[in-house]
Amino acid sequence: MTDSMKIELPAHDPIASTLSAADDRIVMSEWLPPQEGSVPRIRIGRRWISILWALPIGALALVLVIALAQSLRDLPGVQAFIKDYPGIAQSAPSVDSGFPWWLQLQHFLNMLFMMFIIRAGIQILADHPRLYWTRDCTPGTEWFRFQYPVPEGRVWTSKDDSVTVPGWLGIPGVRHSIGLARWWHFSIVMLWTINGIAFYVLIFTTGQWLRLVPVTWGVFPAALSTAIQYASLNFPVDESWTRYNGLQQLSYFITVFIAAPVSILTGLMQSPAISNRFGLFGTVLNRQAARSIHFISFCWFVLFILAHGIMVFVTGLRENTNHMFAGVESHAWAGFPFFVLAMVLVGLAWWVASPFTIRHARLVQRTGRFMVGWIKGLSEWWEPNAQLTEKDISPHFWPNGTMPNSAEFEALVADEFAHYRLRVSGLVEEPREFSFADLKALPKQEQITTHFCIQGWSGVAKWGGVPMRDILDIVKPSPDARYAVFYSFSEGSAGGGYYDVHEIHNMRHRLTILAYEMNGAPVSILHGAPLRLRCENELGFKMVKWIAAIEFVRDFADLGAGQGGYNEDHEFYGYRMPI
Ligand SMILES: Nc1nc2c(c(=O)[nH]1)N[C@H]1C(S)=C(S)[C@@H](COP(=O)(O)O)O[C@H]1N2
Ligand SMILES: [Mo]
Repeated sequence: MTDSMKIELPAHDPIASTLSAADDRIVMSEWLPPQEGSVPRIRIGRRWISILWALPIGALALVLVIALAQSLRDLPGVQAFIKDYPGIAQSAPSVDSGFPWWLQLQHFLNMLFMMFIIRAGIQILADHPRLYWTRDCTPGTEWFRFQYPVPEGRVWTSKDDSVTVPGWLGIPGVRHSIGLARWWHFSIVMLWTINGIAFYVLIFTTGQWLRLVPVTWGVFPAALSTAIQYASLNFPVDESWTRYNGLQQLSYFITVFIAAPVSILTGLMQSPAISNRFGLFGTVLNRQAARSIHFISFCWFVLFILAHGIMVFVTGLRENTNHMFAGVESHAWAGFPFFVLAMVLVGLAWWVASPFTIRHARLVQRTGRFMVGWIKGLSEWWEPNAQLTEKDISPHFWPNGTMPNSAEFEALVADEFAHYRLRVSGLVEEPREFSFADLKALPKQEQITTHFCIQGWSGVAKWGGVPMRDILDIVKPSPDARYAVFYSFSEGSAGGGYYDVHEIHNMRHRLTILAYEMNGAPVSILHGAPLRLRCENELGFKMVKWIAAIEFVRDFADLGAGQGGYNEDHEFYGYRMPI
């Protein structure tokens, strides 16, 4: 440490000098090295089945369905059925205004936004490439994975488990780049949601909704009839300009009115602040169930986009692009050039998204913070209150982070923290050093809560420790103390001390504690002994383990790289992460 730096940090706890600066871009040579995952697999009972089987099985099924549909159409009964129900429910109203310009624009924006949302979503999934139905995430209980079984006989952290997805698929296609992927996902989801709300308002005020919402039971026989006609490769009459056939209407309806809201709801329910606020709802729709349903909804979107895209070509490329890119019913090539232009724009955005994100990671972080960071921060004002019971405690609790390896820490471990002192300083009226015995002499609070790691896993444990509000009452932060900084004995994965910053009001929530017990025993070294923070409305990375000191500050711009924490500095996370 240079003298000039000492002068720059006169007011901070001495440990602040161990914090490091960080790059404003992803430097591959210093980043977590790439790691290939496995072929995606689905568990059926005890067997893991590769999804590659879907290709031959799907091809065979397609051939059989075509053969079946063609035989069916030879039957007089089926012919009569198709004559009675040609594909469009006869009583379905028709929309005579065609496709107005706003609908074409919204369709294009939707396509552009979906490209970002889906790719960033895949990147997020790759940070914990396993899906479960129960909130404990015990290895072996997942129903889907594209990672190998968890190795036994060694510590396997959730960071160890993350896998690489290619840069053309994920954004930015770098292993464990979830911080950046989340900024893309959430920022674009916000635009997509605004676009969607505007779409709902416009279709319901103009009568365009009559295309999408079935208003007669006739949609079901019509859908069956269209399915048989498509499958027999003898397509139904197309009246898309004014009315959709049964199958179109049902699939569009599901996409717009079911899959989209389900995705938004299950996305939000993966957040600690929201899930831990809505007690029973968060308990039933636990984070893993929400994550699994979110994924299934994503699969629906991908299948829909594929089928929809193919149908645009096979049912009449000119007519379809005229409808949606020129707003005319014609056989000329009116809309096709605009369709090509739209695809080029989406393609360009696709091309630059990953390299841009790698090169301008800090800019992506700042922009994301500007677009959605403040909205996320609002949910910090909710007091988290969801508590579970002993029977909910997870048999497995994924570990994460880099263990302390200093001689100082080893010495503390050697005498079971008898010489440990928790320094609490900064903008407080009464700075204090607490011994381990002092802390244990304070009133102990116990809580059984769910841990939400940003990477996607969760786990339930019973935590025991000292409420932060009691510490605040003792040290008395001054009115200009806006943040609490937690410094760790450990270093982060790229070197430099691990730390994290919390808004002070979070420290007054009832469930914010300095935990020294986990599941009735002293917190293990792996899980953060002697003290680790529990702050139940935030994601896991904000809960500093191996706490060395707490400091109250007015601002954190002069700490580390100034982003409010180690992962915020080095991995481009947001410093307020209740969602
Ligand atoms: N000092 C320190 N604390 C840390 C981390 C770390 O790397 N270093 N990782 C964080 C992350 S990302 C998570 S999810 C939790 C994991 O806690 P656990 O190991 O008890 O599951 O600790 C958090 N606290
Ligand atoms: Mo985490």
